[in-house]
Amino acid sequence: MISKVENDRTVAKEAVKVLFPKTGRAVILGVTGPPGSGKSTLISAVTKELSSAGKKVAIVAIDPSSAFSGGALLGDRIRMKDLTEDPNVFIRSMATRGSVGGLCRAAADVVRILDAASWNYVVVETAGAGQTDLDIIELAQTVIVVLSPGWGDEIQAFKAGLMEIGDIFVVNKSDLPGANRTLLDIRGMLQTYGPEKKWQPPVLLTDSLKSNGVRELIDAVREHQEYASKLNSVKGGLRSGEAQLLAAVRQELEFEFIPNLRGSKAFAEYGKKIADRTMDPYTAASSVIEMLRRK
Ligand SMILES: Nc1nc2c(ncn2[C@@H]2O[C@H](COP(=O)(O)OP(=O)(O)OP(=O)(O)O)[C@@H](O)[C@H]2O)c(=O)[nH]1
Ligand SMILES: [Mg+2]
Repeated sequence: MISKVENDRTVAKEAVKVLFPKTGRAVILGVTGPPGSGKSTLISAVTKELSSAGKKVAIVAIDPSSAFSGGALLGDRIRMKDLTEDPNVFIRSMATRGSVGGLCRAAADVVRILDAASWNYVVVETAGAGQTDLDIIELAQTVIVVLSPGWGDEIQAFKAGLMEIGDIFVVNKSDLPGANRTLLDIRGMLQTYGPEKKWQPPVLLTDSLKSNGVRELIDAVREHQEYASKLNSVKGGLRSGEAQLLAAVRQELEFEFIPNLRGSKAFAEYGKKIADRTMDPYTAASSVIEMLRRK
């Protein structure tokens, strides 16, 4: 079903219609952070711990770079190899195929399928590539940002983006020098860029090769889930029905209107006007939207 849903939007909509009443039970975790920070290794360590406690864990690895290098997914597969024999674990890699927003439409539906299929945890890994990563927030209930020592030297804009989306921060590779320094840096940055909400994102140290700090991370996830579920019942915010509705409306608009628009005569004409500098893109867009409304 996952393959069908990935490839066919109409099938996906039918599947979600049927399965949706069975969703809403899984703990959905988003794991993001710079390339190579150890996300996959940490997910493996967390998964082993959860699996040995009898939990079923599905991992969805989303690789934005695979559109360019087909071999990238293989690395994750190899790293997670020792999990693939475990009947409590399911691993799926997905390519975003250059879709806008990093996480494709299919990812949300794949998560719903896994949730409906009674996986206790659904863990989504995305490489934090700045802005494109922000919609992990629309998918995951708890977002874990994984960094490694020395990360404090990266560019400012990138930092701000990650600081805003994390519910839990992890300095992985705590066995390497500079881990404590990075932890303090992140605590400092959270005060500048952190979200203005009651939840204070914890900053934890892990060594995922030795599974150090993994239990503490699982505890932090549990605490955040408790916090988030209270918030949900109080004001229906955070990863709410409204967020899902907005995403679905956006998709429908994009899929229903954009393809028709692309082939149309008006589209070509306005395109030419913009190229000739006889009309600006916003004025042209207003005319096009007006045209779509009249249809
Ligand atoms: N020393 C040390 N190395 C680690 C640790 N965790 C991961 N690594 C190593 O860091 C490298 C990258 O790990 P991955 O788990 O592939 O990192 P990733 O963030 O998933 O990478 P991408 O998916 O490519 O963005 C691998 O060589 C790991 O063995 C750790 O806690 N300590
Ligand atoms: Mg990875």
